[in-house]
Amino acid sequence: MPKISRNNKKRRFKSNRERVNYFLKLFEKEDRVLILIWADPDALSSALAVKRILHNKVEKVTISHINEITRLNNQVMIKVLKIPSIKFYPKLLEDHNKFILVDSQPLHREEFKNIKWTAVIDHHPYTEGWEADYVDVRPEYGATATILFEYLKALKIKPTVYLATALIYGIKTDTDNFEKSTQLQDVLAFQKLFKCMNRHLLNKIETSDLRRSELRYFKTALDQLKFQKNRMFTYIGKVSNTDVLVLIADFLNKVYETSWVFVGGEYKKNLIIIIRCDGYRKDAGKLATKLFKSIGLAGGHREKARAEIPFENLGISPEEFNIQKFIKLFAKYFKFPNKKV
Ligand SMILES: [Mn+2]
Repeated sequence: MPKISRNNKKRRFKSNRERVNYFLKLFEKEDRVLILIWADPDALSSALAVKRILHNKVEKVTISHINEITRLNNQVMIKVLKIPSIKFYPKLLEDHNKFILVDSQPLHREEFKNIKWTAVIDHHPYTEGWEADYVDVRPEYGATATILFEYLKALKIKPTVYLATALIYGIKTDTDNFEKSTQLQDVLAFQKLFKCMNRHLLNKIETSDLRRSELRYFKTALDQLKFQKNRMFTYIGKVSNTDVLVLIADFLNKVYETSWVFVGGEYKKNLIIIIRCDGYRKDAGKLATKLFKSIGLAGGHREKARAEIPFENLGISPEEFNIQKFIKLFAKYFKFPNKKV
């Protein structure tokens, strides 16, 4: 059962149809609706679905993202699926009279806090201390896209190829291709949408990980690669975005004879560390937290972790930092033999 928040005054809906009808009654013909998102595939696809649902029911619907969209897959998604999202600027709040938040909650971001929300539709754990005329928060769902699929279904709206492909990509991304614990609803939505989507478009989005200009980072990564028993270390230096470090770590993690991968890079005066391991009697998240939480941001799961440490906190300038110094950061955890690394 979807969780009904107190914001709906404990309103219970007997069906998705009833719920969606209630949602639609909040809007009038002359409304100018702004859908705000922190853009990722789930949020972008959900926003596109809301726009479709409100199409012809209100005067206009605008989708706006508050974050900078740097990830290439997401840029390609917006381009090939023609998602009309614009970068947020404060005047948008004056130009619209109703506001919808999808795939997030008002307290998640500073920019969302002071807006009078008409509707909030999300799948993150429910947070207290905010209000909206309509709330649909279902933490048990793998993706907000799944919730929006149910809205479309209840309204008997057949999604276009673009919308279906977007929703599929949203669900795949947020459930890690169904590797995270997944609800039956996510699988059902996927199954239905699969018939309407275009797999070539999806493939184009999913394989667009890397810009040509970023290939040089792979060269540096391989040139700088150092082994310590079954551990791999590489330090790439300054990078134009941190996604490329993740791609390099995932690539090195494919090497059979290693059980740990550590990739470092410099981004905006921070040392970014991406960690991968096989998870067998190992815990990358614990390692990251233990070593770096006191000097920066650190966290993750058994197999994947990440840390971001201001170089200032390391007492060293980015220019002086190198692969040897990078490896030394882990000496405490692994108790390296005393010889030179
Ligand atoms: Mn999501």
